[in-house]
Amino acid sequence: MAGQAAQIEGIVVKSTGSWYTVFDPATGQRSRCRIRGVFRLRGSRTTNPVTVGDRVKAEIGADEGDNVITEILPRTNYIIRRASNLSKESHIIAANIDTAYLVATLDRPPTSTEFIDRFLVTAEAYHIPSVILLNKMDLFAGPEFREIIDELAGTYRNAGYEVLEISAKTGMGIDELRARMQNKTSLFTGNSGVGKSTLINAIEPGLDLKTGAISDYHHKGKHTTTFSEIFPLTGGGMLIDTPGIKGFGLVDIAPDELARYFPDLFRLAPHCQYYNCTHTHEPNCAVTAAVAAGEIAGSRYVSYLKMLEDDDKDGKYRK
Ligand SMILES: Nc1nc2c(ncn2[C@@H]2O[C@H](COP(=O)(O)OP(=O)(O)OP(=O)(O)O)[C@@H](O)[C@H]2O)c(=O)[nH]1
Ligand SMILES: [Mg+2]
Ligand SMILES: [Zn+2]
Repeated sequence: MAGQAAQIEGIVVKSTGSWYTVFDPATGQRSRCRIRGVFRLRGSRTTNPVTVGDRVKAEIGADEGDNVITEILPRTNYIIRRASNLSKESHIIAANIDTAYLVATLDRPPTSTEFIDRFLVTAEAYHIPSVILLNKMDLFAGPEFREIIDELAGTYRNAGYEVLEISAKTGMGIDELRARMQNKTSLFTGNSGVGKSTLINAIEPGLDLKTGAISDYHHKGKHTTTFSEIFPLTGGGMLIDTPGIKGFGLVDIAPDELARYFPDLFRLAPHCQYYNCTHTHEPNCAVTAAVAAGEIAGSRYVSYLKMLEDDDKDGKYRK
């Protein structure tokens, strides 16, 4: 009947910024909905108050234009970033995630360690278990790459993270990934062109997600995926494909809490002379000693210093 709205409860499986597709598991229906102004107001610091993975209540009207999300159910977690450290607005990438997989590549395109470190800090701060997937290993199978791959993987394993060497192209490591994603919600994030969509196609054949070639000149991706979207995994579970991102600006992480989100640095902090050591200029700092001794990767410490500087308004942490 016209004007009579049906109530549904479902999960946001796609977001374009103006439309949100809500999947109702009870009926299998997908409905395109809008959001009410009240959410915009409440989440004014983010560009998107509702995100993929959100469980919501919605009213389904007579016309699609009447469909509206009325309530966001409590999130178990979410992951958020700023486009750059200068941008004021933050963007929630997804909510209710079991594991975030950072897809990284040694080259074509090169993923910077600073990008990886910023992602990991955010995942730690927002309590998201994370795994690093080194993709395109078919391109780096030669013995000349072994040392550099071992060093990169070792840096993150030493910090307590899982690092998996895979190839979406040859299928290396894909069966293992599919098995560990059963009945879980898995997020894929990373720079454009690292192979997120190709990987999802390999894990769940038949989806046929669009993928894009790397540019010949800069070896960068072309931002082929433009909206975040959730796909069901055969046998149970969900895979979240997301658009490639350039930067990972931290949101709401104070400089004096930053070190605790670097597990490899933080485990040494109790051995520093000062309980409030910032690991920058203090004498008898166990962290700087470990960096000097090569026990912590220099790249991790450099990232720590850069993140401190970005967020350090009063110069407290400068050497
Ligand atoms: N050699 C090789 N190429 C791969 C592999 N995985 C993906 N590619 C290629 O890398 C290019 C980019 O792949 P996409 O899946 O579109 O990358 P994406 O991360 O989804 O990129 P955006 O959607 O732009 O964020 C395509 O040409 C893929 O064929 C791999 O394991 N090995
Ligand atoms: Mg893609
Ligand atoms: Zn210290």
